[in-house]
Amino acid sequence: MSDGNGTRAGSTRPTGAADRHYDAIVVGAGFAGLYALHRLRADGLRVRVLEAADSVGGTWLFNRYPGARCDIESIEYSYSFSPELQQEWNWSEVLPGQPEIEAYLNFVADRLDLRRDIQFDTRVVEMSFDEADSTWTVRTEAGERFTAPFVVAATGILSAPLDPGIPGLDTFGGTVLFSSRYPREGFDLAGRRVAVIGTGSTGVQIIPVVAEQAEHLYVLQRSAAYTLPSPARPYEPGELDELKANYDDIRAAQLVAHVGAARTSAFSVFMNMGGFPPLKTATREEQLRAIEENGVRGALYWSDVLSDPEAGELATALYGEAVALIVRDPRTAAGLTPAYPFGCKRPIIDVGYYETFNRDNVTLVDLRQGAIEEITPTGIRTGQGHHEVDVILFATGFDALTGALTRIDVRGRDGVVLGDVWRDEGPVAYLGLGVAGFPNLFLIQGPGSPSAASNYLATMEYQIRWIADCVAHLRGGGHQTIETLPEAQSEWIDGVQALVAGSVLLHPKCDSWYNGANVPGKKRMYTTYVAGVPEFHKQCDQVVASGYSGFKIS
Ligand code: NA7
Repeated sequence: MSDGNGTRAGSTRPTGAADRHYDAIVVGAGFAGLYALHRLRADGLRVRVLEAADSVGGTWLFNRYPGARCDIESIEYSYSFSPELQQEWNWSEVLPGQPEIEAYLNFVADRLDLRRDIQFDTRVVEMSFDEADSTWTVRTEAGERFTAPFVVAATGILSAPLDPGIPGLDTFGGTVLFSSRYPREGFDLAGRRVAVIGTGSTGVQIIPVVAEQAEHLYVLQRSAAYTLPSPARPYEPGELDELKANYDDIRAAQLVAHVGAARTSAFSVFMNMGGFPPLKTATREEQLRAIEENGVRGALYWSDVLSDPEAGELATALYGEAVALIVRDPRTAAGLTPAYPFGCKRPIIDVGYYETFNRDNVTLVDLRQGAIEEITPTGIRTGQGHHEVDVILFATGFDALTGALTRIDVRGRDGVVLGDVWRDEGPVAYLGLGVAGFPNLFLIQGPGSPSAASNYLATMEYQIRWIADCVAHLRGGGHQTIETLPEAQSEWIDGVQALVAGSVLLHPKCDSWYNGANVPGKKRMYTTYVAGVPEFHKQCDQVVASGYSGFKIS
């Protein structure tokens, strides 16, 4: 068993070129990489996992900031492929915190004896496809080379942190922390003046916890969040045992659930939308009663809020009134009211977020009233003045979905660079699994998959099974390569985009990692599949049933 924290003994490093040829290379040892290793190894392949960190966990290893917690229920945000793992691991909370998830992944790595095939402290910097022998060569930062016919990029969808790009950062005399690489030993914020920059899911989790520790907390907010109270709680005594006794039913329900999670999650908190009649026809008294009785939730649950832009605007105003019922200072309450429509960003759930702004040691700096200009040796200068701080904690997000792979020099047929393809065409892929021009390179939750609109685990496990079956099919039939056809890729991505045409997800005021607008220079495009996880699985199954239609097998 693991303590979930330390470096574990990794595999030995190969010594010669012959040792470095594998049947498959998996990049990354997070949830996806661990399962890919287990599954492909079970199918008889020699597999090597290359992992930049010194331990397993991926996104859940790095994002160890105060308050880090999953927003999907633990018993659904966990591997479903092994009844033994399901029964042996005991979750303590409905929505698990980061330490518990990290400990779980260490438990899985030990239980399945995965570490012997994982090489830690190994950052992949280049992958190139050799057409002559249909082999990928994978090069690491230390200059090692590995070869294999197949590569599984289990590199994560939220694993490439954004550089906030604020001038003067290197002149700051205090401590700079990043939520996405928070110190493993923690950081004592007591007696310090702290600035948190960013109010997405991460910032909203961090802020209430840091407020309790810091002498003073400045929240530098560029966009206000829509966030609803989290149902996080410990499991009651005996509750988990009962759930485990019904695990088959839980997994069956998950399989047919639109987002790949049938129980408590950020999605379920928001999906009870429509509990009220249309907002546009509600009387003023009905509107006020809704927020008095239901808090911020009461501003959003009307049946027309997502479908009718006018109702959406009314809901935003009502949301501001609901915030003002919690936050005592009217200026702060106004600052916490979003200026973009509800529904276009990832749903956020929180523990005591708005209440935090009633504390004497918390100040909201609404950057809409004056943006950040520079970081100075003693603090942060905004259009509203200078804020003296000892610690700056960035929660500024990720180059999501594609960033982890564009930071590697990935070269396919004719030396074409994946980063160039995604820069020019936008984030394209077929079924979120393959990109035209990159044979035998499998993505996990790539563009065009349900990724951000789903329980990551549900689609990830399905995709790894799909990939393993595909590799077995190729090897069994004496085939060397599988490659996405460009026309299938275009058709798939067009279909993915058609699903959201006219929806709030494409609203021009909606800048988020969902559509790439949070990354300077990235093509703005919404490529998350929203027709649901079950439909996605069906589509992928059909592709197999029709002889891998949309792919060329050679
Ligand atoms: P998000 O959701 O991308 O949030 C990043 C936040 O940081 C957001 O409030 C940004 O404001 C803000 N930001 C980014 N750059 C800056 C600069 N330069 N100055 C000020 N503020 C900035 O990332 P999270 O880590 O919170 O969440 C990512 C996902 O992880 C989440 O959706 C869950 O699925 C788990 P903006 O909104 O761009 O104006």
